[in-house]
Amino acid sequence: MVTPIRVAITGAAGQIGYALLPRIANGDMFGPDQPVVLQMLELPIDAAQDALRGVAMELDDCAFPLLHDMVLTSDPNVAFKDANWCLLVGSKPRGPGMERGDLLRENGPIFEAQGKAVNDHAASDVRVAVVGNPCNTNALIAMNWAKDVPNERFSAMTRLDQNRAQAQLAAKAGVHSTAVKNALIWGNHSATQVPDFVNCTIDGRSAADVIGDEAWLTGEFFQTVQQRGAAIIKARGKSSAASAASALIDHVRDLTTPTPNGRWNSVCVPSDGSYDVPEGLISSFPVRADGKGGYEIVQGLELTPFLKEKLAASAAELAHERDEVKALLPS
Ligand code: NAX
Repeated sequence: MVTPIRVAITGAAGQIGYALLPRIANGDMFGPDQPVVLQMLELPIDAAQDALRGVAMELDDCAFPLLHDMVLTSDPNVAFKDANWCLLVGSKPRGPGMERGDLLRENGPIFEAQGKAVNDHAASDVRVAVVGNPCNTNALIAMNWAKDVPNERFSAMTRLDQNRAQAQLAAKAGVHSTAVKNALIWGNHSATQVPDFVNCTIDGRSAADVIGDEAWLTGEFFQTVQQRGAAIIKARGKSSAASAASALIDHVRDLTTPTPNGRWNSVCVPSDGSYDVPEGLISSFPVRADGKGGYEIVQGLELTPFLKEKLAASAAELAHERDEVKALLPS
């Protein structure tokens, strides 16, 4: 039998976890021939552990052929033991009156502990994807505490934003979303994120040319993508979950399968200084994967002065977030 992949998921009983786990167990993330072991972490409180047991019962009841085993725990050291992928979905939500800086500092210790647990217990080939917000800086903290794990194994998710941008461009152009290629997000997964419309194509032509409405591209399109999360909350009363889970499936597949020629996907990875994003920050870039565990940041894309300015502002926000958590990083 093929050796199962061990996938650790934090916040497994949350909304995204509930939408994500059946899809991983169904083979959507690692393919139809790859068995998986789900190692699920939840908070050490009765309500969370009860909910986690309920989720595991439902997974049992699906009788997924690829689901080899499950681990239910409140201990990150157990959850990450021998894990090949760690999907860090759980995080402390923003409470009433909480500033972004407070949120960063509240989440810092969680991602410090999880970074250390990844370092000490995960498999030697471990890769980490952070979804829990503020995901870029949470990933930065975990990466810095996992001192024996190469930095390039850490990523954070802007694939949902990319998918949103793709859908908006397709709707505006009156085409199916598959006609839109190379939709791309730069910078931070926050309201400063930068949806690219010049390097993205619709039916093979620049999206900017096809749409031909610069005011819409730099106005409504930008704001719709940046504010889509808030719009979902307003409509549904809860934040995006099915689309976030689906985007995380895409994110992991983007990093584990070879990217077709001429294509890229948005992944938040440690900056090497490309596109003037300060080195070391975890920023969204166009990324190509080789399917063997490696990836590269696509070089040489042209940005308009408008997009350059927006990316500089988003990178400055990332630098500010790093400064806010400086005391939580190893010296
Ligand atoms: P939920 O509140 O439904 O679930 C989060 C779960 O995490 C809860 O069950 C909670 O008990 C658990 N948890 C909290 N702290 C934990 C810890 N230290 N260890 C283990 N488990 C812990 O949130 P959900 O809707 O599932 O969203 C999860 C995270 O994804 C949030 O931070 C959210 O902001 C973020 N998102 C990120 C997105 C992205 O594109 N990067 C988009 C969707 C989503 O908003």
